[in-house]
Amino acid sequence: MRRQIKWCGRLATIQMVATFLLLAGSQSLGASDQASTGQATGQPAGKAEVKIDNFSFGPETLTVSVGTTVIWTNRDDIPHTVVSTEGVFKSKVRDTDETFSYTFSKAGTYPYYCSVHPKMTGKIVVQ
Ligand SMILES: [Cu+2]
Repeated sequence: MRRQIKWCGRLATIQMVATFLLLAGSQSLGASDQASTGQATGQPAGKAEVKIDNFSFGPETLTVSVGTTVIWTNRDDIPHTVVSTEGVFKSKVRDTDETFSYTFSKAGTYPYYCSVHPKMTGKIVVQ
């Protein structure tokens, strides 16, 4: 019992450190989009964009590395949502030019759709 609590605490600490690193990473990325930040811990956290236009997500399948923040922007003149099929993330209704973002901290495939128009689907592949 006690050991479990300790483990949970440690996980939370790791998560906090990871979040901090992510934040720090994305801030320095703003200053120089292309240059590598030269962090010893591997790839710097990046950003990637999905545009919502004409009732579709573009690109429909987006492949990113772990730690990437994906930003969806609604370029349509119709409201849309971005909802993970597996309940990982869920946006509110996004009007024209509104955005939704989610940071993928685990590798995997994340299918999603628009809950207003369920035929609109997309996929984020995190590796
Ligand atoms: Cu929609």
